[in-house]
Amino acid sequence: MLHTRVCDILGIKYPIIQGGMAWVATAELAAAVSNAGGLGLIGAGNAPAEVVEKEIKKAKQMTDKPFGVNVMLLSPFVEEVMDVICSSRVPVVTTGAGNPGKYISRLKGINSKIIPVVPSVALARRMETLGVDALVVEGTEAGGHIGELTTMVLVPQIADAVSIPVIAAGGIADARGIVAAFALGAEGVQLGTRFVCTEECTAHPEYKRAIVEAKDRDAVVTGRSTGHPVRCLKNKLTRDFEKLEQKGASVEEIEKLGAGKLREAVVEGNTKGGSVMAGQVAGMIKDIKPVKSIMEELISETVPVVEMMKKLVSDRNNGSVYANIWSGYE
Ligand code: TUI
Repeated sequence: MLHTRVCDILGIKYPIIQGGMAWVATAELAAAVSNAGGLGLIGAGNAPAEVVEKEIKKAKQMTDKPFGVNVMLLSPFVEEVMDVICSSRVPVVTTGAGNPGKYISRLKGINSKIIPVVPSVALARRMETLGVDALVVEGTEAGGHIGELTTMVLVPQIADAVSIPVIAAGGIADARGIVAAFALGAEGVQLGTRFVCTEECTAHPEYKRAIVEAKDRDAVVTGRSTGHPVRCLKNKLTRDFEKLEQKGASVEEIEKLGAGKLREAVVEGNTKGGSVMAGQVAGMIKDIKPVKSIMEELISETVPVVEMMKKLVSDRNNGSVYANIWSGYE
């Protein structure tokens, strides 16, 4: 089976988490992933607290399994969103785009599991010291707001630096990616872009179509000069960003161009002028399927390979770099 500490901590069957994508990760998607044995997340993004509260209520009606909320720490509503999470007793909270340090003791007080997304070894260590339950280690292959390092180099370095479980994210869309993440020392994975292209995802059909049609080099990064780099599919908007950045526009001017553009793409289906956030795996995704069939395929194609790797290591490689990795799998 594919049972790791992540399953025990979160109370889920498979250590597969759905990324908490702003506008895209609604209650419908989160509940479908949780019902299929993974952990679904509602993406709070920049939404006001009332909107997040409504999604939490909806998710509770759609699943009796654990689910979570991803809090985007750059949101102007972050304080109110944390209040709603606490009053609704959300079982799992992941955070992105910043350091969640000041919220940790409060979340622990309501018994929520807290899992920050970290882009570096230093932040991973600091978070472990503050008592978080696990880490999402996200490489630059991911969509949306990204760090600098790849999943391939970040996961093993953080897995070596901390004792809490590591959940790999960025660049994973199928069982090959899951197997690779586990070989690097992860005990769970988070997939975002793959779950956008599902029947249950409420994103506009044109958004899903843009991902299905994307080729290997289409997921590009804009906004590096602002300190908030964002990966999305190449279109008129990314070209306009490029022009602004090249002529040395101010951070304010560049960020103004991005305002409201994610909603335009996800809700209205404007894939030319909107921000079609997606990871580098966009080029690997060829279809739109039900969440359950994706989960079943991921599990059935991962388990035999993981079983083989576990056995190989316990038989012959006990003193090797893999020894610690496979001791945690049941
Ligand atoms: O947060 C994400 N991905 C996102 S958030 C988002 S909404 C947005 N839109 C426009 C601009 C900015 C955000 C779309 N996609 N992923 C998790 C993630 N967290 N990636 C990188 C980080 C991160 C970066 C710095 C986490 C912590 C951090 O800490 C810096 C510090 O304060 O120490």
